[in-house]
Amino acid sequence: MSRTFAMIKPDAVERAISGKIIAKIEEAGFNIVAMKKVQLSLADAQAFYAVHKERPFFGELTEFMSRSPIIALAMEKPDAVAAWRKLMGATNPAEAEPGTIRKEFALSIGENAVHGSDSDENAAIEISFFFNHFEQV
Ligand code: DAT
Ligand code: MG
Repeated sequence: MSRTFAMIKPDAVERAISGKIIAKIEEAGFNIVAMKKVQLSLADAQAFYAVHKERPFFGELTEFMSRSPIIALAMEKPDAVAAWRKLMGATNPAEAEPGTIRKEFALSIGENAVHGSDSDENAAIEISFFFNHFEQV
C-alpha cells in the first residue's frame, strides 16, 4: 500500500464539481485517509510550488491556486502515485486520455482541476505540508 497527495483546484471547487471528482477517486478504489477544504495564501502557494519558481507560469499558477479554496486529500492505494496520475490525465487537457479527470473537467493547461504528486518522496512532503499525523486516518 502507498499514499499520494491530491488537490481539487480552485477552478473545480468554484464550479461545484468536487463531489464528482471525489466520486471518481472512490470508484477507482482509493481510500481517502485525510481531506480538508482550505484557502492557500499567495505565500502558501509559492511554498507548495517552489520547485516551479523559475518557470514562466509561476506567477499565474500561484495566483490561481490562492484565488479561492482548494480541497486537499491524502489517499491510499497500491502504487498510488502512478494510479492517481493516470486517473488525472495529462497536465494539458488537450492531451489527456478519454476517461481521465482532466479530459472531462479541466478548462486549460493552467486551470486543470486537480493536482497529483509526481513521486513517493514528493507525496510524503506534500501530505505533510497539509496534514499532521493525527489528521491522517
Ligand atoms: P502536473 O500538475 O501535471 O504535475 P506540472 O507539475 O508540470 O504538472 O505543473 C504544475 C502546474 O503548473 C500544472 O498542473 C498547471 C501549471 N502549468 C504547467 N505548465 C503550464 C504552462 N505551460 N502554462 C500554464 N500553466 C502551466
Ligand atoms: Mg507536478
